Amino acid sequence: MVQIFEETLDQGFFAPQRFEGEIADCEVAGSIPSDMDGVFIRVGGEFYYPPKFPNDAPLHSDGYISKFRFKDGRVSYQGKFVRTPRYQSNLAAGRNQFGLYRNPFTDDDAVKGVNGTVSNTAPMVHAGRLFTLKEDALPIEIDPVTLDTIGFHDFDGGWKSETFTAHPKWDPLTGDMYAFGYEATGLASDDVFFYRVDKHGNVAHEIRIKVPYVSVIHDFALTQEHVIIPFACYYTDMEQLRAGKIHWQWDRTLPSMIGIMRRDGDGSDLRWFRGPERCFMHVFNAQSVGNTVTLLAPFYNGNFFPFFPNIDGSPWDPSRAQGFVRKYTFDLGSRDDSWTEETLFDTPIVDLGKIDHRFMTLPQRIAFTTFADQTKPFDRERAGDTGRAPVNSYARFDLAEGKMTSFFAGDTHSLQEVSFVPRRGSSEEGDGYLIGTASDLAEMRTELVIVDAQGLEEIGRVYLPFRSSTQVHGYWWDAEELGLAEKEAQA
Ligand code: V55
Ligand code: FE
Repeated sequence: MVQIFEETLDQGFFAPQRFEGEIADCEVAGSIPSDMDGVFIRVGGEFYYPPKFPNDAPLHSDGYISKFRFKDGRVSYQGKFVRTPRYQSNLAAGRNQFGLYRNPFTDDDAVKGVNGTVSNTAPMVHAGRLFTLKEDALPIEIDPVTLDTIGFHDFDGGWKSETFTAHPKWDPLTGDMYAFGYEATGLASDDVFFYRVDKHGNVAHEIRIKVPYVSVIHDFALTQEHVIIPFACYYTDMEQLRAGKIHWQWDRTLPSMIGIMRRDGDGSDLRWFRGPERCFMHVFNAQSVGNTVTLLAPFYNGNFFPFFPNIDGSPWDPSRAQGFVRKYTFDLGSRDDSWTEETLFDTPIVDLGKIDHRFMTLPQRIAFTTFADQTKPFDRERAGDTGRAPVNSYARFDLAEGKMTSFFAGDTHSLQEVSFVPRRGSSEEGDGYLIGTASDLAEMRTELVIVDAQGLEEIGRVYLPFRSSTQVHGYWWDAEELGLAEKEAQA
């Protein structure tokens, strides 16, 4: 995830533009597969007005949603800011009135009580509706045709947590969504509420648990039987927030925690496993087989985010901010509260990645992510010196064969998160396309690359005539999942 802070700098390629745009038919090189009928939707952001404090987190940028619509071998583009309460009240004031990342005590008095979420982390489609997500607030519903903001969504009152994760999961066998909110009953609260939401969008099951300490639970994993809840070392409490600090401090003396409980239970079976310092952000997938639970995840060695300070005052250590493809194994039959960790590939990777989502919770062998391939050229003269190795390649990891293959995007390019698009009519794992945006740092414009997900050869490229704001997460949805044909015809 080198890319999250690389690409939210306030200068150069990601300098704020306050720009919203639309292109009816984008410039294309190569070809656009005609079976791609759907949308690639991305969420990220930029600071519309500069941060109030220079040490604010790039994760606090104003949410922006953009959409590449694929149909009949052509691609259109649209991008808009999410009209959060923060965006609206800042625009009225003409400046940023909100303080540090998730610390309302540092906001201006004028916006006391205003929800400060930036909704800048991920898009979600469920029950035919589109949302933007940030883990400190409820989902915000977005019109999938216009990208206009509709408003906060609490599932007709069924969702009782004040917050909603940016990483919901789906059981591909039922279409049910599993999701949670942490700090569920207010700032720095130790409540986590888990929900199953059925495929019609109704809350069907709730589990309330407490965490041993309040930490970022950015993602979780789902199996056919269990939910897996990883968090580590990031810490907050009201005292720290009242003292005007940024929401998270890194305390390496705290144990890394992974909780496991039945997904259909009442939380009383929740077990906490403990381990050494790691930074848990995203997961790939997980499975339960008998008493054995396995988790595949690109976890880091230590504090990944330089803007969340080490509580012991030590400087941020980039050598620990390395992610790898890792496998974690838990034995629910044993009383032992530890896990085993295997690092499956020694290539350092960016922890934003994807699996073929049709295999979520199921046995699965392919994982996709981005990485910095240092054997490939970088044209510093044209692209400028970024100060670190550019994230220039996609990786495809075949876990069964222990094999990694890659795709190189170009010698002036930096890639954002990769997304997987299944090939229509094929149910084979990993058969489809990889898509994602690339920043051409020399031409100062954004491209969308389309790559064969098996051979990793380029198929086509879409050129935007401008640099788009940074992306955190992006996903593909087929047109039917959003009822797009009908909604576009009505608009
Ligand atoms: C992450 C991202 C966030 C956030 C907390 O990637 C954690 C991890 C983009 O916002 O608020
Ligand atoms: Fe994320």
